[in-house]
Amino acid sequence: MIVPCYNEAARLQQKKFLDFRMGNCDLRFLFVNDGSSDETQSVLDAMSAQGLDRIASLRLRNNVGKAEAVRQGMLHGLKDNPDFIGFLDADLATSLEELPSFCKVMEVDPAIVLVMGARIRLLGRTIERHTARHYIGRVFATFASIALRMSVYDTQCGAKLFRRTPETSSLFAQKFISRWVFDVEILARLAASNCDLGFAAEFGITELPLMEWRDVHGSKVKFIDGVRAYADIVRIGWRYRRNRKSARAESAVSTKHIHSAT
Ligand SMILES: Nc1nc2c(ncn2[C@@H]2O[C@H](COP(=O)(O)OP(=O)(O)O)[C@@H](O)[C@H]2O)c(=O)[nH]1
Ligand SMILES: [Mg+2]
Repeated sequence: MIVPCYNEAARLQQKKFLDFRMGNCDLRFLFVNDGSSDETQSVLDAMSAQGLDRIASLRLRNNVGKAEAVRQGMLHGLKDNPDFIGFLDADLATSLEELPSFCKVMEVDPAIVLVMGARIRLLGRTIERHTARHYIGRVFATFASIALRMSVYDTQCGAKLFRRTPETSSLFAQKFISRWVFDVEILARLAASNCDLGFAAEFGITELPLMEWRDVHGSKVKFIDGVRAYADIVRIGWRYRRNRKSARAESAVSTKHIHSAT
């Protein structure tokens, strides 16, 4: 699991990461220190020293934002050829105890390539989110699903798990155009790749309602980031819609060629 960290020295719950075991599964954490200016690196070094080879850190010299920090971490982690690889917020708003369910979804259905945590307030689940953030999030999700033309409920939950395939690796090859809503961009890239392969846009993607999620105090997302997020959806929708259109046009041309050759 890739854990992006920007000035997280005070929020990192070291013991939870150090103590967490997942049955017989070989689970490793790669913390990406996103150019933090606090004591994050010393905390990560101390954790790596106690976590044997289960905990490592990647230090980025400058603060590049969550999207690029996650991308760098994913590219690094993929070199170890894991079966599954994903990312998770450092504040453990999604708790580590949720991870086995993510893996189970992958194991049950080999067609699934992406499991996304979804914060849905159902009876019997504990989803604690500030009311304002909840409603702003719902409006955002609605715009995101329109832009993606995909009925997704929660693009912004910080917990996502991917199956390692050549396609998933290529999702992280290029820099994201958005600093915060790169999750929407990942979905747009997956949809484009699915369409190229002749599948439905949402093929292989599933949302997993979480049992517990808690808004953790100390978010560094500012109001202006929220405004930028809406502008980013428009840019992503425009950019990837064009890609999807040109992919469809290319496949129509090649089909025409095949027909005229036969
Ligand atoms: N705010 C912020 N978070 C970053 C950055 N780079 C990585 N992160 C990480 O992104 C995750 C989510 O951040 P958080 O402030 O909890 O956002 P929120 O839960 O969406 O309000 C945390 O693990 C952060 O440490 C960055 O440049 N700024
Ligand atoms: Mg948070």
